[in-house]
Amino acid sequence: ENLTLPEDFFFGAAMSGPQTEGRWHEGGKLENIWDTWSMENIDDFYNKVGSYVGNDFMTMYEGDLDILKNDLGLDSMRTSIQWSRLLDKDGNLNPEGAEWYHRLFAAVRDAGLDLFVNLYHFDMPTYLFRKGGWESREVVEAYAHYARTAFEEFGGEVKYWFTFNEPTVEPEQRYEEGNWWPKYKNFNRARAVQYNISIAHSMAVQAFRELQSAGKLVEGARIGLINAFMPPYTKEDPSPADLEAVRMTDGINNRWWLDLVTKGELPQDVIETLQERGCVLPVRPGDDEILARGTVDWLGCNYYQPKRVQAPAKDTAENGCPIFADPYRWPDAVMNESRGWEVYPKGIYDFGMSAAKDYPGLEWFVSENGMGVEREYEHRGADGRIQDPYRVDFVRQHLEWIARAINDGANCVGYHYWGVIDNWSWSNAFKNRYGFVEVDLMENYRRRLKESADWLKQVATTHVID
Ligand code: BGP
Repeated sequence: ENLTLPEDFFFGAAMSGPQTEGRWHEGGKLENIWDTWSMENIDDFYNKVGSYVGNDFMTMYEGDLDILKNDLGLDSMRTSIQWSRLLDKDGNLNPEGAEWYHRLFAAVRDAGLDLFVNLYHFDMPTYLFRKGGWESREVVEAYAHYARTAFEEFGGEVKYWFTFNEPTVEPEQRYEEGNWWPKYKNFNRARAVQYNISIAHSMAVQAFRELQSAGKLVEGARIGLINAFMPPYTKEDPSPADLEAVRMTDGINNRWWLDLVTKGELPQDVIETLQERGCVLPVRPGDDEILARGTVDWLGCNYYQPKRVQAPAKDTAENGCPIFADPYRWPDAVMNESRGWEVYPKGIYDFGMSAAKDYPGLEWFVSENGMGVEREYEHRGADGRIQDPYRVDFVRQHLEWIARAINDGANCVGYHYWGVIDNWSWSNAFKNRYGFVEVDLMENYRRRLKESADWLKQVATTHVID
């Protein structure tokens, strides 16, 4: 089997502002929730690892863009604007923040890369978090204002826009599972947040469309949403209760966003079940009309792992919240032990096939995919480069399943690898490295290609997966 990707398939890099930029309090930037958390929790590493340094991209961006384009042969990249850098406390444009993004976007263009800009990557400004964050409708309105300001400011230079990265993940990690500070553990609050983010997304799309009709955006401008779509699986001989666990997991993680961005509504069966089980969503009169405006031009799918579930052992948590599913550990699962995530490349094929069937006409791309590995410095070869054949295997297998999906009718138009240049991570700082390019924290964040870089360049430029 000699698989290739279509000629016009794009191939690039995904990153985010808060995980790369650094200079967290320079140029009028406000604190975001990660800066605040980093400051309070990782003082050992102060100024070394934390959202406040990222991977020092604001210092090193020109060299980085050159690496992406020339050393790796990539054609496009995504980053995000930090809300806390673009606007001041009164919601007015911060001129120094705006200037940085103008400079960066011009450099991306000069480097010959297509630019994808996302507006929100889990990085709520702290003063808005203190006002209730996504639980507050006032903050939803503030986001809509931020989005409009960004479109007005950069609409003449940025073609590809995204409202949110992984809008299911922040509710889940911060509000439901309690992994992210301040570690709430409340399913119902997570769903309220998810609902409000859906409203915020739709308001931003509306602003985009208004500016587009007024001729204020570049020709061909597009708006999209990026989510972590995890195809759900259960046991081989599922009981009706296992299938119910799949329905609600898929409903909350996947169909919620797919329905919103293709039909402008939320999946009725999911909303009904949530309400029957006592989950109160912060619905306001007129919201249906707002959601109806949330349809997008295309979609990004971040794919790292599948979601395996089974019927829950108990259906209610101690705090009274419903439980719809328990995790299921598939006996054949192959794990990436560093990250604790299952590696299941076929999941991307399954996502593509179900999207083609249930949402025909929806155009999408793989907006993140990647492998984070611990203690990679132990794999350093004699020439100083990290030897990472496991990364080549990982990406190759995923690309093969993408190519098969396209051959079988999936409307997948591109691929972005996550963290092409090692960067800071929410829960793991620099423990797990994703990059094809190493960032050496002991040597002023110096960049060095890993051995896999040659392979990546070959595939990115030829589209032949070998
Ligand atoms: C995605 C996020 C990224 C990135 C990636 C890797 O969910 O969009 O921001 O961090 O996962 O995850 P982690 O950094 O937790 O290993």
